Amino acid sequence: MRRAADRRWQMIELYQLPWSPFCIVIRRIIEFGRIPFKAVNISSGDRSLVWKLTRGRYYQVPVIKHGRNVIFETSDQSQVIAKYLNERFDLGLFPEDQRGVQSILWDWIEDRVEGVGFKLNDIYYEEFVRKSDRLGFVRHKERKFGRHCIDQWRAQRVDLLRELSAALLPFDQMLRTRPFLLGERPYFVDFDLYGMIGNFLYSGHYEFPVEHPRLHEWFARMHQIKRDVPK
Ligand SMILES: N[C@@H](CCC(=O)N[C@@H](CS)C(=O)NCC(=O)O)C(=O)O
Repeated sequence: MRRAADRRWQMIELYQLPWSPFCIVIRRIIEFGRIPFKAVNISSGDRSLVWKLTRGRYYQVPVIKHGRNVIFETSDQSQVIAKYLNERFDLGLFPEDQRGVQSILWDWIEDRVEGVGFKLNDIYYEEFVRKSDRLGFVRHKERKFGRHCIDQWRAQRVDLLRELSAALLPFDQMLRTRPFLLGERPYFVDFDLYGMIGNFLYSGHYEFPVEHPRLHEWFARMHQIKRDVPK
């Protein structure tokens, strides 16, 4: 039996859209940490569950509920959820000696990689967004990116793939001399990049870009890595 002091091991609920890049990041961190969790898939068109959970403060995902704590991001640059998990479960994902460098990296990852990868996946939205949610999905995209944006991304597929490949190049280069982006073990930035690429690959219509073999091997490692069993 776990003692009361081990309350941190109570079940986490992860509110997610399974294809969302930012949700994939958090899910993989939770799995890496061997943290008990339950994924709750929300409707992409109806955010009322998240709105209620956050008492009217947030409607995006991911959100996690851990005991009485409800955790969500405060800005596009914040990593509130990852930092919460990092501290609660002692995951070592934000090394002090990489401060500054890692935030430059996650800005790039969530801008240059995410910004292209999600378009390439969204092209196939009909295959993973259920019918009753498609109107809301398309409207949400068009409100932000203009009318017929998804058709445009379809037409731009080859150029977008080229752009994604260019955005990934520095990461493939980083892996020339080490197994993970910043060293011998994965840090938050590895999980961040994993999530963006996981979103790009989600539809199942793309192969891993062949021009980045080191990144491909890293992705396979990141897909299954778990931390050593905590004492
Ligand atoms: N900066 C946030 C971004 C979260 C985000 O953009 N979530 C998307 C799903 S990938 C979302 O919920 N979009 C719906 C909306 O904005 O209404 C994070 O890192 O979690």
